[in-house]
Amino acid sequence: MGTALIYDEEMTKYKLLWVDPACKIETPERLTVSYEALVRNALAERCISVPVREATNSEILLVHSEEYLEAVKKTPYMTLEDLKEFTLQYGDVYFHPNIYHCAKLAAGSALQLVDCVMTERVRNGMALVRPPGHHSQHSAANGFCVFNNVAIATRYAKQKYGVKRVLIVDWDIHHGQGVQYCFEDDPSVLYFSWHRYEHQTFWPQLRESDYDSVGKEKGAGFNINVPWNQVGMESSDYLSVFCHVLLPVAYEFCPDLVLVCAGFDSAIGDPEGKMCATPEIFAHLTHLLMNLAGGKLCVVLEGGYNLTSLAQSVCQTVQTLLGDPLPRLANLSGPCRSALESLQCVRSAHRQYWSCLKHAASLPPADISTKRIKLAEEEAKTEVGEEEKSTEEKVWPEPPKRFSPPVRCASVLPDDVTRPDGCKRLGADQDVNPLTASKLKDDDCDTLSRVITLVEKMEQNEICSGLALVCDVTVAMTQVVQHLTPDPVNRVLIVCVGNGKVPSHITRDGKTLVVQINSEETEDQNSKYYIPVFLKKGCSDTSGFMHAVFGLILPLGYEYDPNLVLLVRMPDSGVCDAVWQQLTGLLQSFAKGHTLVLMQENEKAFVGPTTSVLLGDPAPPLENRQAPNTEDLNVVERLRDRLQVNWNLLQTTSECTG
Ligand code: X5A
Ligand code: ZN
Repeated sequence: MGTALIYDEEMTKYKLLWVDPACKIETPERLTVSYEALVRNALAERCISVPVREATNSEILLVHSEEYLEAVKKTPYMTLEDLKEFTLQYGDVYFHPNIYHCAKLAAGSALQLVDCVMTERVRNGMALVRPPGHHSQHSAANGFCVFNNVAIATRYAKQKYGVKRVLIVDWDIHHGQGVQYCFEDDPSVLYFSWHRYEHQTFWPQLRESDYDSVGKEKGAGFNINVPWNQVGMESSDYLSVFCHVLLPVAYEFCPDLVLVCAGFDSAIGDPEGKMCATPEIFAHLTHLLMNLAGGKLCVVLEGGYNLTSLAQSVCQTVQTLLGDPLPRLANLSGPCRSALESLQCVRSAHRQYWSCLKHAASLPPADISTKRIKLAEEEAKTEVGEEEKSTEEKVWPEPPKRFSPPVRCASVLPDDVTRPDGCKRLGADQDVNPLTASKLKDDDCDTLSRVITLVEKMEQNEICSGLALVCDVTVAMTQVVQHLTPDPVNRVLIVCVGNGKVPSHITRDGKTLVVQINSEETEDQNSKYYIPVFLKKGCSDTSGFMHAVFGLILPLGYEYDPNLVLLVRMPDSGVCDAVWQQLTGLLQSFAKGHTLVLMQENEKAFVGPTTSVLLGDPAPPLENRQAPNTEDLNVVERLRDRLQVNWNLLQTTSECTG
């Protein structure tokens, strides 16, 4: 199942016809450079090209008023003077004789994408459209937007396909207030938006863009706003919000379909956003959403005004939808203080609605507002003090080409286990490095030497990921670590699922970071590099387990930045298929997808589900929507509290209150 790409040159055929500093950045080139970059990088040819169509009147009326539609319908016949006049009633938008046509195509593109994904003609896809949509409202154009493409697509998916729950992730740097207004009382649509806010001084300067607008009536809790109160936010700020807010809530929500309001004005170099996250972050944001809703992910372009940054970000997004290994995000810092402040406020505002946030720190409302005033003052001072470098001058390295090893997944399996489709078998006949073989003195020597060969081929980038059935996972894990750690550049993230002792000599020196999810309290003292997560019901509690994945494993993995991930399934772990597959899929974020999965010989039944995820299939959705065990939540929170001095990405509260 492939990736759809929707683009039509027609949507480049309108532009600003008069002088308006607020609108001059929204140009036809935004679309042409994005598409040309996809062609140049041989990504367009790997996608399934899907034609655009116009949205019909009745589809537009799913979101907009008849009066508004009728008014926009007249714009193709207006004179320049009439168009200027018409434009004046709205904020930061312009009209052109061809924009109505393009707006129908933009909305229609989003609908085509939903159709392809819902009918499973493709797995996922992206629509490159103009005009954007997320600011447009029931009866108003706004912020370069005419029709609300993603809001229309959401109502359409619910109506045509009976989709029960839709998640909308708005990573554009502006608040999609149009989307918020459309769904604020609707619990079937979870809207998440982060946006430059600067204590309500940044456009569109709305009170309702703050973290305390959580939705109304039945929809309370289903609107999540993350205000950025400073510019210059980096990749780690974005990841921290994904790990500690969006992902846990999204998995608890359990959407049937995910739509992205994909604005790339949140990337470095953008004149509107003034943020500092590099284009590679969009590979990760995309990937982190790809295991929700069985992989049904529709990405629709919104903003993005630095043509270089925009084109690079679009390529990162599409290449990830296509399933290529992710780029490593080196040298991530922790979230900045202002981001932590926002994170804490959002988590606290939503703790009453989501059981995954039940244990988030709460702030008394008065406290928050006093602090906000204080912070606003401080931040105003810093802005005057240091003359900030103009974003146009900002330079960043071009994202390195993402390389796909010739073999996506290889396995070391006993002869009686059938090799899953698409997975290369590393047999006994395979050349084994004699040096490696002679070092292994074990009954299991043959299997283990094949495992080491597999690791070597991953190091040489001939193989992306692998799976091995071994007679003792602990012995195999030790051998792999001993093989890798003499080289000073190697760092191995080891995720152990289930009970059993992890030999203490493999957790020295920071050359490995071990996270173990178990149901037995271990005597080992917690260290920075050995992190046992004790869950009451062990790995069989889906919610508790996923809570540890988002709150601990993902942030630790990002900060540690390993060059190999070892995923070890301890004997009798009790972890269910879907949870195991989710974890396996999410761990592909690290080490350019170099994951080695170790399982016991007798766990043949899990070979199929594991390789399918290693080969790029989405993990099945977690249907179990139960609240996590309170004690387990406490355990994870306490661990996070203790470890956040060592690991900045575990922080969820700002210094002064944490
Ligand atoms: C889609 C989008 C931005 C409008 C900014 C107006 N709109 N100042 O990014
Ligand atoms: Zn924007």
